[in-house]
Amino acid sequence: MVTDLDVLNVQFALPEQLRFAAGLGDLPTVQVTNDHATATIVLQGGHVLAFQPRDTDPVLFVSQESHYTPGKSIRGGIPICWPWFGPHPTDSTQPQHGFVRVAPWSVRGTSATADGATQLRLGLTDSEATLAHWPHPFDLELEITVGHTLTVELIARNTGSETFTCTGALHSYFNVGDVTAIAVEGLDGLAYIDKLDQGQRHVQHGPVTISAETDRIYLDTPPRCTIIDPQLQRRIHLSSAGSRSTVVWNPWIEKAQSMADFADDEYPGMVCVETANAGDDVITVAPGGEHRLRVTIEVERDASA
Ligand code: TA6
Repeated sequence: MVTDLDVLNVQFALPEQLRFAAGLGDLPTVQVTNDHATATIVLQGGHVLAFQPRDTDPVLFVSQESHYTPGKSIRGGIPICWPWFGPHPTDSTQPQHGFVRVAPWSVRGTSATADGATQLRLGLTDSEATLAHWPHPFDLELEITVGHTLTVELIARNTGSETFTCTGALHSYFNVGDVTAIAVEGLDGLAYIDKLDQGQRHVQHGPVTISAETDRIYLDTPPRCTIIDPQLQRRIHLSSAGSRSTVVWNPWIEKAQSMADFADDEYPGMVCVETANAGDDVITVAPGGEHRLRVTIEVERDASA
């Protein structure tokens, strides 16, 4: 029997670099292996699940309790939040973080780059299902480049006749040695919305450290921040484009216990630092226009981290 995976492998597999296979929960998955790194991408949601450069620990966190079922978001990796971040601005019946992270994305192309990286392009366009959530025609393209660094770029095109506004995030979960020992540099002096303090605004003083549940939207953020992880002796550099917000989240103890797809003891080993446009940072796209949201993730080994 010819399966969709067989068809995908005939059309898009790259020998020794990229192949399609049934992943966890039998979800169609892309396995990437090259001289620089390995990566796993789940077609549902255009969801980067794993990224591991050859010389370091896994970079992304995925919960051991995550679901892998059609229509359910995966707890970890890099969920794509679009066309809204967080709760829907006006309709509480809509799913949190938009609908594209559980939608069936299609494969648009694969290629090997000159520097030995591997590129995967996925796409999602509007349909009856999406229009029921959000009344705008669109075309989304996700370009994932796996090499010594990981680059994820979300290109949102307005294919309709009316301007639309959106928010969103590349909601990256990072694997860390001990969340109480890390620091996030690059957000010093910036205003942030504290979602745990009735959305009150505060100003960040110094690096961001985590010693309790943390859920903050930093506003008007620069295109670079760094997670310093002394336990794993590394720095994870995030370079972004098209992003005006950075979200920092750790569920800590009680929130972790309340999430069915997250083990109670996993919160010390992860932090979300999300490349976003959220809160005040709303994006407007005119008919025929596009917006690009990109993050490049680079790991630097650093014994003195
Ligand atoms: O990005 C932080 C956040 O908005 C938190 O408030 C928390 O809800 C997290 O996203 C995870 O959201 P999810 O819908 O994936 O459970």
